[in-house]
Amino acid sequence: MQDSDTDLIYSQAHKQVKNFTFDAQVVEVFPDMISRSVPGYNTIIDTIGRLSQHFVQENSNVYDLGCSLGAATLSMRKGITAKSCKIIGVDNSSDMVKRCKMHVDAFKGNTPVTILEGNIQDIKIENASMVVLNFTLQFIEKSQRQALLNTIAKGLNPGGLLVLSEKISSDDHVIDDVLIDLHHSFKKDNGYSELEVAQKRSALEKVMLTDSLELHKERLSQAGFGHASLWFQCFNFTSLIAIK
Ligand code: GEK
Repeated sequence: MQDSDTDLIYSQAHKQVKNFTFDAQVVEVFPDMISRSVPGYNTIIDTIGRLSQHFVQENSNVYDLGCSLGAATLSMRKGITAKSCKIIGVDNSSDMVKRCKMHVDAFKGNTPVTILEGNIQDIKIENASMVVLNFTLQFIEKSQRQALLNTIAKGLNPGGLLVLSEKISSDDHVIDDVLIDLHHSFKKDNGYSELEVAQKRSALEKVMLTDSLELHKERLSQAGFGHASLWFQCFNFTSLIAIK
């Protein structure tokens, strides 16, 4: 069954596939799009909430960078037990921010949430006990990724946590091809056609650039995270935790 919340953006042949943007059309179908495209998305969102219960410290700030419609923010607001904390969600898509504010306001919670429209590279990170980059770093210029991680590490308090979820690529091309095939068959099982998978892939080609797991770990270590580990992987979708 299909309704207005179903992602049909690439279901018809586009004369020319434009670069993907997080515009009003995407916002409309985003929850359907992300849950049918990202294996393990709900597990990752739930786990972010669980982690917030352990890591968020009293009187500290929590950041959800590239918050989209606020799924990770809401999961943390449910999970946080520490007192006098603040969650700050940031996204540079005005359409996302508008809808995110509505989502956040629709639920009650003890921890106050502020949703800001802006570039996560310009945001001041301070007195943080937890920062989430849930499938956002992959949209930042590769040359600027280390600087962003350095800023996050600097703004985290000792013992603070970064959750970094990313689609990855493997330097081993045989493995890379297998993981890509598995992901495409996951999307087909979730109702996307060959045409949809192919057009979406080409729309993302220039705007979402993936790195290897090794490079992500190297950057985290260089940023000053003393501990980092993969905690989730399904095909080429991963999530890491890094502790300062
Ligand atoms: C979730 N974390 O549901 N500054 C701010 N926002 C940005 C920037 C930037 N420079 N670049 C991209 N974005 C979410 C899912 S989606 C991932 C994250 C995906 C924003 C962009 O507008 C979009 O909302 C989000 O990052 C990436 O847990 O759709 O694959």
